[in-house]
Amino acid sequence: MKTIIEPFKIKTVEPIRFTTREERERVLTEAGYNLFNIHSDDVLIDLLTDSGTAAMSAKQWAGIMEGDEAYAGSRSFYRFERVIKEITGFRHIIPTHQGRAAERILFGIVGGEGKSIPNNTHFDTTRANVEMSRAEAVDLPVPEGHIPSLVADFKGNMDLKALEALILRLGPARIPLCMLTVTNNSNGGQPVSMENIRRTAELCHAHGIPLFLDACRFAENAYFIKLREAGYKDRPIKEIVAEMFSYADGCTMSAKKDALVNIGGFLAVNDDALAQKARNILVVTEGFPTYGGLAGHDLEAIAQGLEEILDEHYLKYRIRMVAYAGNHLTRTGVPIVQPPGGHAIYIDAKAFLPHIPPHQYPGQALACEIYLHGGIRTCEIGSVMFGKTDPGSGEFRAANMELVRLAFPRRVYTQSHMDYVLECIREIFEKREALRGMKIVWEPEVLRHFTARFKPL
Ligand code: P71
Repeated sequence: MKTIIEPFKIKTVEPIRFTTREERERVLTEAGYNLFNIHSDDVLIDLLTDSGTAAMSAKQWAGIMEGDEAYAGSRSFYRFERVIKEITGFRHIIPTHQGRAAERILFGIVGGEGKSIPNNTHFDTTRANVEMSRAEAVDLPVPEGHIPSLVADFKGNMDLKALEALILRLGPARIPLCMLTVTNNSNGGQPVSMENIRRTAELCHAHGIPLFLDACRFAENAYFIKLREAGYKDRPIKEIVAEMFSYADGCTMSAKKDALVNIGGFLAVNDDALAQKARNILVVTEGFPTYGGLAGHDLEAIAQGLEEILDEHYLKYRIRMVAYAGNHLTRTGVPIVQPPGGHAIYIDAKAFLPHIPPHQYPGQALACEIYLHGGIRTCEIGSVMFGKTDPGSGEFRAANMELVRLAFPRRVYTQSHMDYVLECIREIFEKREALRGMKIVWEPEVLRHFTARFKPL
């Protein structure tokens, strides 16, 4: 059989609310044209993020009931710890309430003035946590990663030459660790090859620098390795995952992605002294080391989700479903980051709206129109999220790319939801000349995309 079907049946459903264009115009104006400000009841299909939006399985819900809420030594913690140790091989497993809490603890320890943290591409929270420690966040993606239309297998890779140059220029003492984000979320959800993980580790280790994975989409990355990298076609996904982690000295993880839960995360490390320091911070700001900001039932659901994500039928469906959307858009001429990523399609708003310059935020303009036209919520990943406007001079610095991300929650939407989304984008593409840019009328000091307010030009 060739047809790829959802590898689950549906036991519980949630209604979605239909609105009119007039209603959506009012909602969007009140939200200051920022889709983060919209009530989810006013959204028909929510592709804002794949983070924390998964549908949990019957076994995960059963785990919620099973969860042991003991303050210390919870049975659920020991299951959580055992499953993560089996998958990653790391010695110390430290639960946190989500990925950015693990980042804050890690960079609070190793970051600081004068330090630099290289990454294939930092996601926004990772960059913010590095910078909050007053270290510098350095993105070193391979050059092809910045060419949206280019089709290549592993556009998420680290640029090893640039990494070596950075290490030689700064010296290893100023680089407390190096990170690899799998898959590379800010760069189109593109995977990192096993060869690139191994060679990044070899280069780092030759200089005594530990390598950490930002592992939130590790299973999707592993499936791309199986599909695309020589020698992995017949290897079980569990072995591929184990090999990926074997090159690293630790990881941060947002369980809200590939652990199929609505909240949770962890920091995992091999270094005993680092683990001790992390637990010291954990107990002050997150919680006791056997729950770390989570309930026992969350730990149980994460452990179960991590076992489910390694199902190859699930991963095949997941990657094919995103590819289905990407291939459809490509056939209708819509420019997207090629090839389709693991968790999302990224529309190239610069190519979609060539008449709107980056300082007029083409990605934001397109995301707003997608909401107005179809009630679909997406996310700008471009100059709103990563660009900067100097508060003094007013000078504008654009991001590398102007993208609109359609991130697919796991196990939530069916193929007919997807077809509706594709029709909506197609119709906007046909009248794209009519779209206008946006200007920012208010912005906060950090992570402006969450709360900035806009006006159409
Ligand atoms: C995503 C998110 C969640 C998000 C963040 C900011 C704006 C909108 C949505 C979170 C990530 C991530 C990577 C690679 C760390 C985190 C933080 N992504 N690394 O893509 O993608 O995890 O949300 O659990 O704190 O929508 P956290």
